[in-house]
Amino acid sequence: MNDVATLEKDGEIAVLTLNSPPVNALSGPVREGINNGIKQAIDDADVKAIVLICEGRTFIAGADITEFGKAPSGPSLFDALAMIEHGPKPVVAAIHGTALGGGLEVALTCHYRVAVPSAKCGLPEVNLGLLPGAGGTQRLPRIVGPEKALEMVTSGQHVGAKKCLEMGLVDELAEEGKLREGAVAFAKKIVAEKRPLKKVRDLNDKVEAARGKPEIFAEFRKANARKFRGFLAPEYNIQCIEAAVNLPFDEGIKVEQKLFRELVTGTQSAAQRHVFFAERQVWKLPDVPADTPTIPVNKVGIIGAGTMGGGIAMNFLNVGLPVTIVETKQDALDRGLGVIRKNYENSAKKGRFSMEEVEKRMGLLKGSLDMNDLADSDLVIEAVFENMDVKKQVFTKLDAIVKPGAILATNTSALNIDEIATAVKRPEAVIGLHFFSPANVMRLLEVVRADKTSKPVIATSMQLAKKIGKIAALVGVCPGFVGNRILAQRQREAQKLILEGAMPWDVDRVLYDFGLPMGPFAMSDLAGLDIGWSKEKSQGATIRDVLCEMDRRGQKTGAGFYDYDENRNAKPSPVVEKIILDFAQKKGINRRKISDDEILERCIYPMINEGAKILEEGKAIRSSDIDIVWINGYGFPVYRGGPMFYGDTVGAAKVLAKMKEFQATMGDDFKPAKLLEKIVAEGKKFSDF
Ligand code: T1G
Repeated sequence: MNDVATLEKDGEIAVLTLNSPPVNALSGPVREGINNGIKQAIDDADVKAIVLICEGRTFIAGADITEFGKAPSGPSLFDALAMIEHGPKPVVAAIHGTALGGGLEVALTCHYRVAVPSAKCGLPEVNLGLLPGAGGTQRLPRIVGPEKALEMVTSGQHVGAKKCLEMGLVDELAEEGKLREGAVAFAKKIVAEKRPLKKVRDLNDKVEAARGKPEIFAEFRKANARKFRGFLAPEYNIQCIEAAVNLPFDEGIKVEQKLFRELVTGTQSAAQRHVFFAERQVWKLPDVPADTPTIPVNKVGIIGAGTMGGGIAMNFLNVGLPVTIVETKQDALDRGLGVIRKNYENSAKKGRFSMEEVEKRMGLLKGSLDMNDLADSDLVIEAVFENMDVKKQVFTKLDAIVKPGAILATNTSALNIDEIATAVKRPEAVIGLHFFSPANVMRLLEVVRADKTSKPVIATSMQLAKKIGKIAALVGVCPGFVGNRILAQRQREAQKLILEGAMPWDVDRVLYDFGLPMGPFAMSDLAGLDIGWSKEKSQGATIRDVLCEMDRRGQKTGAGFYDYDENRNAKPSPVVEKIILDFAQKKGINRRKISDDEILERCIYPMINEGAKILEEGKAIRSSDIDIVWINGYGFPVYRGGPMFYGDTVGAAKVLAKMKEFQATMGDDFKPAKLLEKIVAEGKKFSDF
């Protein structure tokens, strides 16, 4: 065979085993192994049936994503698929782990499929900005029906083997851990029973039943319009399922191929593939080796039962870790505990888990007014008011109370953690765990290493982040760390743009159309314009001040940058328009027509430039980590790959040229980062950093 494929015989059954770690992806050698193995088994007169099985942690988990964007090499997958499907001998796919993408497509060309109960199947190509390009969009609906197929190919969900059996996607479940035996026995059974070669391509009942029912697709598009906004791949997947319903199999395959080629050569898929690997790279820390010893964390303490403290606590309760939450006043504690219970009860009402589960999680939670109750905690996270003196007082107390070896973490989103660490005698135990609100929902965690933070504390924090289902980026101490530091660039320009000639709804429209979930002004109205604003100190110095002084505090007051109707629908406000025009006049600003391109470039390019500064200062390990922060913490569209990948898509040279152009007319807010200059001078990309 070859290095990744072996062929053996078990009586009259040939067993073709693939072994290409880590996930038996359909690389050139794997395709070659399948080709040669199937051919040899077909040519062997003693062989009556073939079992295709994989070694390692999983069945084929799809095409080799690293091959995309490169010149094709090795045998075509389609040759192997044709040999399997049209061969004279039954082929049984034996599935464990995950049969995903091209892996499930290979299994769907086999005549039968056997799986262990723990296995999962799916066509997640849409998450890579693609569609199943090896017949999956034409074969899947023939087995599970068009409706279920639409759901599977546009969600990318992994479906459990039992459900697959119910849907007819697998024909039999083998005993867990006995897949090979089960599959060979099944193959012998179908030979003995002279069962036909079941070709999925010939199963037309379910697709024909949907013919002449365009409403299936119209309703599906309508129901998911919001979720699919900006993405190309979901719509292309839908068109393929439509083709499966309306066209003969081979015509459907042509549609699938055409649309696949469009996607695989497009920028959206390149961006989403970048994010796939970025989400795996982010855990690799150059100076914190994978075998760095970690600190066992079995008890967690949290200071502050406010919105952040409560949300943070839920992350640990969700994974069965006991939490003690400390407040200063009983009513604040009761309120905090009450919010946590309410959140859980709401989830139970939505059927996410049972009321028993609610009680189980609440049973792990203890409220206290005494910080001494945290003495035995392995990790304490402080989530109190954002004030340096308050933070340092808390850490000094914790230092005296909490056992040696524990981790002392702060949830500050902006304060200097090196400064906070000066309040304790064990600065090596201090780290930033910057959760994003709502902390029990937002997937991102900025793990902020301070100058003296030890490697075991860093390794433990990253490991814990994975355990609580977060994606964590390790960043350095600087104002706003990575996420907020970059956000400040956009916010500054947005404020300037509405003075110079744009209106808040222009800026929001451009950024919304770019793919952000919401523009900065709508976001401010949602959060409340009076956060950090004080009536006593306000002097109408900014437009926000003026709005707050007029009691336009945002959605909660029915008015902010926008006017809101009773259903909180926003509409541009003539009142705000007048305020802005008057304000600009008072400031002696000659307003001018500002194009959508300028709005976009002035909001996004300084973000990229700031990312370059963060990299040159070593406050982030790699540019893709910055992309992970902005995609998972600030809603940057995944199909643009994050601000730094977008910078590479546009081209660092264009970003630099525009920054210089803006700097010439608008000053050093647009001063290019040295790294940006260097990357352009060397003809490199941010992703090379
Ligand atoms: N190609 C190349 N490398 C892959 C890979 C793939 N398909 N899947 C995983 N890896 C690498 C990954 O980068 C990591 O590397 C290691 O394997 C372990 O992965 C024609 C077009 C299978 C559920 O979308 O969802 O088929 O970081 O850390 O958490 O229609 O990997 O160690 O160097 O994620 O146990 C469709 C993608 C492809 C599945 C395992 N398939 N993979 O999760 O491990 S497109 C997918 C996953 C396609 C056809 C089309 C997960 C997993 P490293 P991991 P895990």
